[in-house]
Amino acid sequence: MTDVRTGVIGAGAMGSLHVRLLASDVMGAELVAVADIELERAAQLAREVGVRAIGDGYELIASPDVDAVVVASSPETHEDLVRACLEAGKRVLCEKPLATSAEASRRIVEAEAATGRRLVDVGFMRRYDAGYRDLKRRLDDGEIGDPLLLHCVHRNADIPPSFDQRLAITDSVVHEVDVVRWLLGEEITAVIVVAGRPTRHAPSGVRDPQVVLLETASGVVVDVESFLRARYGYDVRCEVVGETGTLALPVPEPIPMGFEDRFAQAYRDELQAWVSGAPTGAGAWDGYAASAVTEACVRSAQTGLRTEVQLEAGARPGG
Ligand code: ISE
Repeated sequence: MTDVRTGVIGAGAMGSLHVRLLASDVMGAELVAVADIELERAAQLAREVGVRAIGDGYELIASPDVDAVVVASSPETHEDLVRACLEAGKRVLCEKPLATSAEASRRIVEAEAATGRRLVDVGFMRRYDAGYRDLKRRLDDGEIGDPLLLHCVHRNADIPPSFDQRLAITDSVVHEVDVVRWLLGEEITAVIVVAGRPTRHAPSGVRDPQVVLLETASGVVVDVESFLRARYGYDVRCEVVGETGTLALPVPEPIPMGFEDRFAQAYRDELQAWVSGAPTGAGAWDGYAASAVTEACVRSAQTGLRTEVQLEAGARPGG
């Protein structure tokens, strides 16, 4: 089997993570180029792994020696870059969020559907984490009966000063939004965002910590604690309460300091699955659904009200 020739757009933290994994840890992948609008940043990363640097993501997408593309640039660029991959008929793994709005994400769903192929994967890597996969397997096996409640914790030790209230939801809580949809196999229909006493370390304008309540179509209630500047470590927890028992994600000891460490294997497995061509991860619809839920969360954080999720079910490929 010939290697899949890959290119990465974005030489920041996430792009660098994918470049280094594709260069050395993913079987069947041949990394051929790195692109970034800051050519020198792309060149520095490209030199590290011995590939070429490009100053334009669209040039990388058009390159005849690139079969598949990782989009890890700023979220504002995602829609146009993903759609350029679709027009070129190339598979794309887009880092979350798929786009900066539900409407933009829905346009990607429609553009992919028009190709008649599954070409889009979205970088919700927790679906590849062994702990979450075991949790889902046991839940699906009926070990605790029907799920009734989920208690989730998502604590970062620290986050960049540029983080604002919207990013707290769209860049962080978005992981729980996707993993809850995946664990339960159903949509989230309404949300409430509540914040109490802020930590003195909170980024300016950010209510940190905050609690996000998610309601699913079958009535499961999920509480997500989002704490961006918890200081002590990167701590992600998930407990499912069922009719006859509970299941919980194992908590690593010691608690790691960052997501790159906590989910290192999940990122490898996500890329390995993507390169293998088995579309087992989150797709364009999942990216759209996550965008619709996080938009409702942002609205609820502003109003304090229970907010219904606006999701155009008719846009779902295959109904
Ligand atoms: C970051 O972008 C991630 O994806 C991490 O998983 C999350 O914990 C962090 O809050 C985000 O900023």
